[in-house]
Amino acid sequence: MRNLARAATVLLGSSMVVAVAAGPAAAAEIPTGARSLESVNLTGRYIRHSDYLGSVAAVTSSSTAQLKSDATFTVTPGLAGGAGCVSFQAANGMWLRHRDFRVRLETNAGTATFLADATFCVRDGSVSGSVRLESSNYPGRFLRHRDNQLWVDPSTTNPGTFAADSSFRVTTPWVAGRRSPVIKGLYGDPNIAYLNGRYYIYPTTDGYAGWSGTRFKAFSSTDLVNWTDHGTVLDLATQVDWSSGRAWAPTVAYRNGRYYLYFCGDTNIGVATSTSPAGPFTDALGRPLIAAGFRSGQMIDPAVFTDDDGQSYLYWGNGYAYAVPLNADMISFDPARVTTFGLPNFREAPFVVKRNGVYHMTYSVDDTRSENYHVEYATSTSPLGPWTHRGTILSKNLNLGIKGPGHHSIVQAPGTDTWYVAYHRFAIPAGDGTNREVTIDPLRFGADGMIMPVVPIL
Ligand code: FUB
Repeated sequence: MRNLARAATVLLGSSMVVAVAAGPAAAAEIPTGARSLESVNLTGRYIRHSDYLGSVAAVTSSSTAQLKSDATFTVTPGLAGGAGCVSFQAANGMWLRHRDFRVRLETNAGTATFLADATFCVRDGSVSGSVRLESSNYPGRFLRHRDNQLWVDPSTTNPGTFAADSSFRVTTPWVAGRRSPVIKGLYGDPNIAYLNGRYYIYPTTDGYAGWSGTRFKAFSSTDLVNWTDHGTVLDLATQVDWSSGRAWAPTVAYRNGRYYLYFCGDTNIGVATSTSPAGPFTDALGRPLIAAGFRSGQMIDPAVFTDDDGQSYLYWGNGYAYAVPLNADMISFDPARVTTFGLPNFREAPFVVKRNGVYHMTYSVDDTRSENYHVEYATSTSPLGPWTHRGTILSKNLNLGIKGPGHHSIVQAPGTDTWYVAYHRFAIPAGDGTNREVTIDPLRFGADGMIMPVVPIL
């Protein structure tokens, strides 16, 4: 946990405004996290929102806290995807988007149009170290200032000044960001694992009405603080014949040089493989591993636990919790060996870890759209139960603005007895059950070997 605390100190301690972007040889990019953007030709003027419209305004160290906040955005991977594309979230949770080519601040509607309107692809700016932001759905139109207001205009507009009007220096933020979410942007159902010397997180890509996204992404880190975005590792829309959407809740496993990504597609569970944890993954079967209707409840939320003897078990379920030993090929099982458990209050997202010979079955309760969504757990001396209910380990904390924490996963730092839990919550401050964000906290065990309630660190 020391690393998490140290990084938070560094982030919170930065207030001086300096250029972040590198020299001219580097590909244009904007690091995720809290940033401000200064016009290159109106020095001292920064992109800000005012009355829900984008503009540029002078900001100085003596500006009001409100103005500094309005001129600070959390840069996230682009809501509509795309390599090198980003989105900008304001402190109130709303996003910069264009509508009628005017740049505005609005709440994510979760529609394809909104997500594309709120996604900008980063290009080189007119001067070294600056960037331009090209509309992802209107290529050739760039975010630029005109009479101090922000528009997305074609580059033929005011050709004499357009290049400079559309170029911005990325600076450290006027207002420091929070430590969390650890992955900037909207994601749910994080599956965390330690693979090949790095931590990986495989989440649901969130922000879509009805959880209708199609893309699975991967992120990796050595310190649980700084995360590399590996982009889309599997896209149901283009790579999986039997499903085109509702890409939910992936989980990863490793065996004999291959990585296995179990994933939900239209409430079936599939499995894809790769030789790298960073993907790309390829559908292994050309059909679901577990088809919708195979058993009662939704066939979603897979998780794999591999015991000390090398036997892997697949857990899944919504409304009913299931498990089955996986065959050695990791892509098949004996349906006759599927078992179901009676877990008090179980809704979904079963996840098992083993510590000191005790199997800990953790799972989510209530509805992910409810602020009361939470995590309970049970223990056993066998990976397949029977289970003894042990209570709640993670729940809302309204004093901290934490609502709906759940659909977690757990990882052990290699060679230690240090454990972490990754989970989602409603994005702070304006999220809901389809606008969720991912965080990580320490997971501690008491002297009795039981999991202690998680203490969230914002
Ligand atoms: O992300 C879509 C669904 O929401 C997951 O499958 C459930 O566990 C819930 O988190």
